[in-house]
Amino acid sequence: MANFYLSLFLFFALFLGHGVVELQASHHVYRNLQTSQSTSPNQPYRTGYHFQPPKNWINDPNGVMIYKGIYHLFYQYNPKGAVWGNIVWAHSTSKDLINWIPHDPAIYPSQQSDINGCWSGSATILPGEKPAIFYTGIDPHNRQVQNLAVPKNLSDPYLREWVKSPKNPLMAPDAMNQINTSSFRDPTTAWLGPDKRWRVIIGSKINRKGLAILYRSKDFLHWIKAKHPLHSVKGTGMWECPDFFPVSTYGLNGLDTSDMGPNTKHVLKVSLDDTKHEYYTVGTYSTAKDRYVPDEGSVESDSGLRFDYGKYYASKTFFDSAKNRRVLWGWVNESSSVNDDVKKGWAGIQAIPRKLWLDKSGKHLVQWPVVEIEKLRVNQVQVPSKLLKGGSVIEVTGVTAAQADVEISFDVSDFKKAEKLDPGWTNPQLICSQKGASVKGALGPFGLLALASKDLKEYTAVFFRIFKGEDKKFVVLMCSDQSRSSLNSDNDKTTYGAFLNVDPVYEKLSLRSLIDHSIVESFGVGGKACITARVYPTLAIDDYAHLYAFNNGTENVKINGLSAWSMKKAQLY
Ligand code: DQQ
Repeated sequence: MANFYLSLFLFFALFLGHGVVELQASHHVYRNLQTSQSTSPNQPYRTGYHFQPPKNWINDPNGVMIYKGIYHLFYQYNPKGAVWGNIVWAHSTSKDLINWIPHDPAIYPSQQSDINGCWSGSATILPGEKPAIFYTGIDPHNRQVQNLAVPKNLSDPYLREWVKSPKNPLMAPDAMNQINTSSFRDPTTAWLGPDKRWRVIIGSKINRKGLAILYRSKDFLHWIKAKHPLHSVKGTGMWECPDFFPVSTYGLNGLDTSDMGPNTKHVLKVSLDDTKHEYYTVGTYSTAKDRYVPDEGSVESDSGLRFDYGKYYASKTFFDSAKNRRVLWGWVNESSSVNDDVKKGWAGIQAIPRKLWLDKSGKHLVQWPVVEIEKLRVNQVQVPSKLLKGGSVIEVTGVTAAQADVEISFDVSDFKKAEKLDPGWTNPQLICSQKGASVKGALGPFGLLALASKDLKEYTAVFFRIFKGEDKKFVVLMCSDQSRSSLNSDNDKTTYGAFLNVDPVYEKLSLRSLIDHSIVESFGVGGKACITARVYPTLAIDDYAHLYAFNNGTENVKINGLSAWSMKKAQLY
């Protein structure tokens, strides 16, 4: 491997500067908005502790990793405006995943193989603690190709400079390999098979069939396309940003991406270009066949399991070897109009990184904000056990409600009045939109009103409803209702929803929300389902924001405990 690095360093990549030609991509292209416009001095929607740079557009997290105790976040960035375009890899580092130091862009167009753009990709830590990055370059013919970059100086813990392989592209569509030149992108972290060969997958499609194209290599430089993809699913369209990693069948620890040991399952996540939603399956990776097989009963479409049932896309995990955990990053786009984004001068944030592991049931993942975020908590407010009568609202005072972390847990003891769930109601998002927070039920809606104005003209409601299912089991629905989140009618206020794998007879219904000016990131029942919403209150801004617990069902529920913290500002740049 040392030879491989040496040979790369011996060549000088030809850096041609940042001249980027614009391209048609999976993102909207606004040709006339590729210059920084004058921005509004009034910035009520900037976040206090969710990652964002000072200005301009950001999208996918890229190349996330830990190296010599320092976390690296690269991300897709437009240096020239608040809309997608001119994409480079911006770079920030952190010691705690919460406070960040910005660096110059790490990867930007400079070679024939990326002259029209440096799109998403991933980092792999090669033996001997040597990071390598694979990313998608857009070549002069607008073909999508895969390129390699390695750190210029391994003794710089910030890895500020990257050298591109002179052999780039290392994977490219050609007349022989039947790869669609405009649907071949977003290489994953590579993993080492038992045969000592590296593997990597790349998102693609053939007609409407989404696929994860598999490549293998002995030396990380020469890559050969496997005859079959790792996995494919008809009718799903382009698979962007695939992620493929092992999870342990017990406990909360994460595994290195090359770990194939006993007691492991695998997860394949894909981001669907068509719907801008992600879904994942849990399954088995056969190293002998080099194929991934989802567990029986897995739903392989837009209605499958999601990391997040709200606004969350192009996510990527990495193995944090310092804390033995797998950490998930995801991009949270705006829900505002392009006009408003241009006025703000920025668009896009990253969700709080989440630890992720396999649920005891083995059927789905569980996620929880990384513990480091709790360092920002101050001035805890606690509400002891309290009856929340049907039709009541109580205010949680003493926290900065626009920048807060809140945990609440509900106890329901009497289920007799639970409404029946119509067997046709299989789409949780649809049920949540038809039965928003203002629609009275029996057991629920109960939950939180975040970023609420004093007069409740504005609020984002995150709540539960309990139904009686067909087999007499109870069905718990979690919703995030944005319909009253803002008096500005230009925003997308879609309501989101998820079913929770929980039996409310035996488990408390807990909810945690990370509230940060224009984002409400919520975790249901210890992270069995997550929903992220972007909202733009016009009244509930800064000190004018309030936090309430509410119950709009006819039946009483008990608040089993509530803790809320004001959140300090993180250093984001
Ligand atoms: N964003 C990147 C692509 C990727 C898409 C371009 C997903 O590589 O497929 O900015 O958001």
